[in-house]
Amino acid sequence: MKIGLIGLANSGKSTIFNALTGQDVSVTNYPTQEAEPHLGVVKVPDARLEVLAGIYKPKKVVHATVEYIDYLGITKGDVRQNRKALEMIKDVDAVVHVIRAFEDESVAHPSGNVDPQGDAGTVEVELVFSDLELVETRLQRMGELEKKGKKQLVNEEERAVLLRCKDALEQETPLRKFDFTDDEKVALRHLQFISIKPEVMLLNVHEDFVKKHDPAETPIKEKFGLPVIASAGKIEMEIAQLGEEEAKAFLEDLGIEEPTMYRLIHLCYRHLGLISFLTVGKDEVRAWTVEHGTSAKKAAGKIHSDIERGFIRAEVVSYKDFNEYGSIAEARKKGLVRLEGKAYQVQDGDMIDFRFNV
Ligand SMILES: Nc1nc2c(ncn2[C@@H]2O[C@H](COP(=O)(O)OP(=O)(O)O)[C@@H](O)[C@H]2O)c(=O)[nH]1
Ligand SMILES: [Mg+2]
Repeated sequence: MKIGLIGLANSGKSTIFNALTGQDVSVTNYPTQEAEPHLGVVKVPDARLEVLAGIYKPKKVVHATVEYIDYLGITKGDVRQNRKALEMIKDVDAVVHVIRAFEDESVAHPSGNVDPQGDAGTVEVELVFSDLELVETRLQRMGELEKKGKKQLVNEEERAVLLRCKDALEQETPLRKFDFTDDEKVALRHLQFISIKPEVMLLNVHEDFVKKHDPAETPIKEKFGLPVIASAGKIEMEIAQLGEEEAKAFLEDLGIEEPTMYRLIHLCYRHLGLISFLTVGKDEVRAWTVEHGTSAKKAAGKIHSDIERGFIRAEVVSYKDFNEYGSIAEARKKGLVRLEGKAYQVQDGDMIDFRFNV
């Protein structure tokens, strides 16, 4: 999964990036014009893999991964600059919108005062404007083709859906609120809109606040209808630099149950409807991410297109059943290893052995 961080300058994007990745990219209390985006890949935590690794002792253990991208901030009213920032994250699966909710006199705020709800609205509107510009440019191009007598090059279905998008965007409605048909989604894919992406809001709060703060109750959640997570960015960035034991002790002291590094991934999995299935063997114990509702045949394709093409059946045991009996052989004796066909919907924690023929 690929996640792009967005937010105003000085909202703490790079701080959060460090908290999420354990990296140490520079954070500054003045806006910067980074030439290069920060990229970081982290493992999706999965305790089941550790248990399975202990049993199978494979040559390698492969976690699912999340890739984060942190680049330029969003600037109010600067469509060109914003396009540059958003261009960099156009292929992400989800957007994490960092919102400043911490007070700190030494950190300048682009508009002068800390206003989480106002800032969130500012950024959301810029996303919409950026998409509106894409739509308008595209419609204009279609008009030009028509004028040049190349009407056959204009896809009328695409134009119809673009006009609907234009209407919505002009009303400041993000495209994710739209119910596009599958055909429409295909027609739009090449434009790589940003306001169509799943989004999570991250309130960057002071550490004293995080204990008391229930993000479920923030008015921001209601106003934007998006999941919200609160994180003490600055302190979590420092904790992300520590070893596991030390970090644990620190978090306990602060009354933080789970670091943002993990909480955010769990939230994104839930919000995007993602699950993991597992494969085991002497060579490799591995987690694979698929959307909830994915068929066994499609899931096989995640591993290799040959396995999807030559799919015969899937031998499935849930991790829970496996763990209860300690081995596949025992689970089999209890009748808990199932043979499933290509249409079977893969469940979170399914341990799958694909049978195929190529
Ligand atoms: N007090 C406080 N300062 C923070 C927090 N998060 C970020 N900062 C500071 O805010 C400034 C901007 O942070 P940075 O991550 O570079 O913001 P970016 O421009 O969005 O990437 C830096 O001086 C950070 O140390 C926080 O949670 N609390
Ligand atoms: Mg930054």
